[in-house]
Amino acid sequence: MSYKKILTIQDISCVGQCSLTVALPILSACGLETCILPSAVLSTHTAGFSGFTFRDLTDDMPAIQAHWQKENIKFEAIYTGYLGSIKQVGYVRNILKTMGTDNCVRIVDPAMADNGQLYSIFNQDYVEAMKILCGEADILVPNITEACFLTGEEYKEIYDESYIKCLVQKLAALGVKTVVLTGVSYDPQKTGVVIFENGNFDYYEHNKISNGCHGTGDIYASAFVGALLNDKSVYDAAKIAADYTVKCIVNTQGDADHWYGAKFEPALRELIDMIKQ
Ligand code: PXL
Repeated sequence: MSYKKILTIQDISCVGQCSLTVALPILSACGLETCILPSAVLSTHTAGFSGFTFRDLTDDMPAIQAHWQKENIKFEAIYTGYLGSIKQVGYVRNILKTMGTDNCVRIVDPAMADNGQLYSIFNQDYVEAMKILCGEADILVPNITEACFLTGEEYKEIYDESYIKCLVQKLAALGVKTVVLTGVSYDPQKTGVVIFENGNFDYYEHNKISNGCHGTGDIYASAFVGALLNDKSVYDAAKIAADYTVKCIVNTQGDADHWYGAKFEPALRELIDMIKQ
């Protein structure tokens, strides 16, 4: 297995099993040296908890980047998730442009919305900034809600293939070549991911577990990046990440106290096995 250094930029929600507390263990388990740049520190995530603290780390970013540049540090991949402010999106664009090795892969999860709505701290100005960042990525990993905000398309819960293809093509028009669109369901019992690469569409469908969990977008994106950097194709990485995410949701079923995230840790061994195959 090759040894690669990846940078992931997203928040630390101290409690809540999302963003860095998910990405760091998953990417490390996938055998990657995982460097982090926290976008903000929150006491919990913002979906379902009230009264959370929020420390925006935007102003720390330029000095951190300058230090890394002085040390000649470069990354084989940069993967971004939930960011802290519009100004920060500008800093992150600069990091994507300047901190990668020659063949660096840049993966952007727009991490700003779900179930038809923006997360509470974001607004339309943030969406506009995110559109530019997404256009500069190599691979975009949005859910349908994020795809709608990024393209201006109407959010629908029931749709057909032509709606999804139109969404993906509009995402590609932002400037990104490869899109992995999550949560695409054409049948009430099933869901899946659409993979758009080199102008071609693929679809990987799997069983839908009725009660989804919070934080599965972060689990999915982290496992996708982990598999991709282990030399899996985009399709195979998208499939492995989907199968792993389902296992995490299954692990969490029936535990009403665990509403805030998915129990991803017990399934890490299975993720590694799928990557090794
Ligand atoms: O899982 C996405 C996410 C990440 N970070 C924070 C969040 C959310 C979703 O609500 O609130 C802080």
